[in-house]
Amino acid sequence: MIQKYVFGNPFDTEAVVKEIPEEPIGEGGIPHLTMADGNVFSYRMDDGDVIYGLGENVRGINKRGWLYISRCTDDSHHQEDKHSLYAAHNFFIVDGRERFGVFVDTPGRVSFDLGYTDRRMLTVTVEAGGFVLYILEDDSLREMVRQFRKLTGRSYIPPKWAFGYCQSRWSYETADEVREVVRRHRENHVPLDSVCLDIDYMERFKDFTVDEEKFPDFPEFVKEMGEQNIHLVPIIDAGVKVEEGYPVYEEGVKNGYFCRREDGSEFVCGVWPGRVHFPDMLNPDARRWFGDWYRVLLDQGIEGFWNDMNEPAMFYEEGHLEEVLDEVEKFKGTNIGIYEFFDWQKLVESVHNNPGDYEKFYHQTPAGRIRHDKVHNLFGYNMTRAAGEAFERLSPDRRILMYSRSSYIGMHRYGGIWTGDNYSWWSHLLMNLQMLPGLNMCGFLYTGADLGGFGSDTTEDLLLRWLELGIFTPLMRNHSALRSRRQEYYQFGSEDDFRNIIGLRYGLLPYIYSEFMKAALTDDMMFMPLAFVYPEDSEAAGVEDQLMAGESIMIAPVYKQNAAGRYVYLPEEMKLYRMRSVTDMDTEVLPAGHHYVKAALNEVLVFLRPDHIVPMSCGGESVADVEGSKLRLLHFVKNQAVYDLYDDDGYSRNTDLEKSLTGITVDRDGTVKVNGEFAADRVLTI
Ligand code: MIG
Repeated sequence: MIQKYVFGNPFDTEAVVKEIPEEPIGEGGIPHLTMADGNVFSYRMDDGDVIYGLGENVRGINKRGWLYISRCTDDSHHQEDKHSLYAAHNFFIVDGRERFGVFVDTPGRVSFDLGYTDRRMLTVTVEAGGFVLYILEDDSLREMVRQFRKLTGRSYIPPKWAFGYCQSRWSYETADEVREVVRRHRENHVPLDSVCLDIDYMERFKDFTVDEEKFPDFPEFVKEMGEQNIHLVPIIDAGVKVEEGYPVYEEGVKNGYFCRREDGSEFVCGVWPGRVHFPDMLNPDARRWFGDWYRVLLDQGIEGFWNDMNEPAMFYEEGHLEEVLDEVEKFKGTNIGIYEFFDWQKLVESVHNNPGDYEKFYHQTPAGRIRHDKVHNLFGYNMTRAAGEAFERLSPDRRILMYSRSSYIGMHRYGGIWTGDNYSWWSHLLMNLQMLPGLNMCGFLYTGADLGGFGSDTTEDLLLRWLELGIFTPLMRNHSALRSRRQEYYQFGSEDDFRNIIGLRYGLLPYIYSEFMKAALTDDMMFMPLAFVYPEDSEAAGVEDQLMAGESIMIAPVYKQNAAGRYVYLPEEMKLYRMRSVTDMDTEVLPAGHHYVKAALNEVLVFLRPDHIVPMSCGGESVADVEGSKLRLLHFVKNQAVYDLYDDDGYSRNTDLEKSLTGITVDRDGTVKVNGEFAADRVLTI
């Protein structure tokens, strides 16, 4: 059950796609919550209450105990003391004495004090403007999420090749450098499906241009890569370079499609190319216009993109920069002691992403002109929507890959997200796992972190361990920052281990794709906290480093350096597959309870549930290579193991769940049936 309450005169975020009637805020107030002031509401928690959700944020699966602030922020230091990352995902569930969900639909800043100020109190404060509050109730956590997802619309579905491995780095400067990356994978038979092009491919960081010197004859290059089953995925930035003669700039100015200051002039700030304007993503005409520009690259054979810097990020705004430069001057010739030094430091740091600068520009929305800060959390969402809607027009038959850095709930209908600039830290491997269920709850199914870590220097063992989690995430991308240590697999010694681990992704592809598609088409989650599947198990709710990955398995990656294995909690008896490659694995049935399980650096732990199946392929070097017709079945039969395998052509937008399912069963005597027919010739059971 979902109840809707409206406060004030909210801006329509278009997060919700389903009309539901508004409830009056009667004498009794809002169910579960105590109101104060009309924009602050709270809940007194029980000791055992657990809070799930809030999507992209730091800390645990259980979000209790910290203060989260929805304000899309470009901050690359994702330490655990941060309150905001790039997204605003205002949906959470309280599970314990009572069980209910809350979605705060509003485009501005919201704070979620989840037992931070007072361990027992949950307090949500909508800091500005009207908002719509949705309260969900259901006995089942999973069903509650499903209802929320029906409310907010079906999740984005990428082409199947986007489930392959992607090698990326900020600083692949030339076509030859990209060729080299591809060659090193193909030559050594390490699977690969795509290479991202970061800002280096553009001509002076101008969106929708290609640097002709560094990437000559781009359409030919795209084709050459395509012939090797490699997709190039260029980045698009939010800011449009201010430059006479650059058509995106000129058209935008001519049509009034950029965000403006109060006096009507285009708002200027500094990002990659220096001065830029922000397209007015909240103006439907501007959105359509910006979306149409993706055609320039689609026409050259590109089938996927990533949208960056769309919080939107600002290096500086000239007015504020001037002020800071003037203030800095004053320090000249003075004796700078500790407190003066702090002041100076704060001043200089205030230059980028300065909150005040977000109050200096306006959007022309269907609801009238509105100052940016009031609708801040919708910018990245609408940039990606611009692209997603354009792809439906420009590529009506084929899915196009799209993932964004910034997002708001609703954007999940147009694209996926990657989780931004993490670091090559072991703690960020764990954070990657802990973020997944919250993201799935909010509709973000196509998602993944920069494997190996974006900032700072990775190590071979960290990369291997991280890939061992990454083989399960729909977006499986190794990405790193300019000037950090290079982290393509061939920078390290264990070539065989990398080939085998990445190869496992291709082996698991039938299962990963099937689970993703079923989750997308039935508004379900792919990664769940254990308590979503074992609600009666009181220990499951306390498990912070394991996840259910689809309907058949539990995953428990090793995330500590030099650990020879890890402790794992099994809510029921399970069959452990210790995988070294698609063809090399051993198994062991473990009873429910706590276990210490060994996992060498080149081993992946997969825990199969009783009467479940994981359909695997024999692998391949690209998604196109993977043969769907020859299956290898991991199975753990107590009575009868069953699985509905989803598959399709991998690119059509029209998907039909029922028609795309193949029913597989394995009986106790080992008999395998596919859609009711004996199928020993098609499948191999393991
Ligand atoms: O501030 O385009 O998150 O993935 O490599 C850096 C360069 C801007 C941030 C993205 C990152 C990308 C980088 N970008």
